[in-house]
Amino acid sequence: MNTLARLPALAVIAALAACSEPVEPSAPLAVSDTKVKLEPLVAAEQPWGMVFLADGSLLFTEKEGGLKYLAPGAAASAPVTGLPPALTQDQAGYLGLALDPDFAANRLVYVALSSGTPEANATAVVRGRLNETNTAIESVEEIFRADTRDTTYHYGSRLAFGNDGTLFITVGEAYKYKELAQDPTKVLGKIVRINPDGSIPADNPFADGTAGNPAVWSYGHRNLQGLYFDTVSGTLWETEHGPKGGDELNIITKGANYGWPKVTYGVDYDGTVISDKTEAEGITPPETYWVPSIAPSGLTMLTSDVYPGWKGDLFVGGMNGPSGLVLVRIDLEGGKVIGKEDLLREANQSFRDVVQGPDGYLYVANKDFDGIFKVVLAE
Ligand SMILES: [Ca+2]
Repeated sequence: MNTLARLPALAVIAALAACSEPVEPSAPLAVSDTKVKLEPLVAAEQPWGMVFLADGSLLFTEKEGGLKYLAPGAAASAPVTGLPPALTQDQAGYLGLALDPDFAANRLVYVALSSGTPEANATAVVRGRLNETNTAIESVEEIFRADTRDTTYHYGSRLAFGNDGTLFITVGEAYKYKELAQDPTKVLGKIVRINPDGSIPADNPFADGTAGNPAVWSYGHRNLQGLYFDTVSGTLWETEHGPKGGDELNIITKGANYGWPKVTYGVDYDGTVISDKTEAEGITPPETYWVPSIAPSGLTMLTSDVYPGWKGDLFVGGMNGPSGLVLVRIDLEGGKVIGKEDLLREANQSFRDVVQGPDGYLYVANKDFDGIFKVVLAE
């Protein structure tokens, strides 16, 4: 056999070897020609949540530092005062935030924070009016408080508004209270839904309080750190951390049970089996999942044309090293996951949050780089 004849055979062997690499079991790997890199926007210490104002300015939380404001084109952020004190031990702190759908008129900002002591604390959501100089939140009121717990892990704490003006809040199961995720009378391990003033929408699944807590919208969740409401399709997307393996992307529907801890693709950190079930009657399965874990945090949908081929796809931050230190593109077609692509692996970074700016670009908050970055096209 001459050398030329052998080349195609070697190419086939190389291709077969590539195919034997471990792949995500729930969705094929996606590959696109679009390449991106990070461009620094602003320094931030443990940035957690971000939201852009229409004029291109940015509000963000720092886990310990509270709320910060970055004016368009400014080199540094400035503090926004007025929030109540937060517990900041371990995973507690100033976490998710959202703007009121009518922010342009009422300037209301919503912030989720951990409130209390290590022995007795709860996820609280407060809202207040951002003053005209963007230096303070005024007339702050607490509109929601979850069950009190004695752990400082698994807070969830992402916020998203639905088309009907109700506010969805993710509440983690506090790590040690996983069985409560299946108890609809408790708000740990849940997505709750409230009106912006804290009152309960009449069409919540347990609104009358007889079979569950009136605030509960969905249950069986673990640590939910990604939440995005698609205003076009009306779909509420969520990501949550599994134990060791079993991170999930879910579509959230009213009153549904997402399984934790009865049904999971993961095992406990020491390898012991939590559940031998990956699916069960009455449990809504994930749209896709990750084994091994990426520790997903932050979730958004790209609605701009900035990145060729990516419009309409979801983007998920990954925080778990070494395999999960990536920004994941979820390739969606007709509302279904058809592939996953790991981006920016070379940054070797924990991606805590991802949002789209008014300029159509994606922006990421990086936990260990201590900064917020613009995702730009690379040559
Ligand atoms: Ca699940």
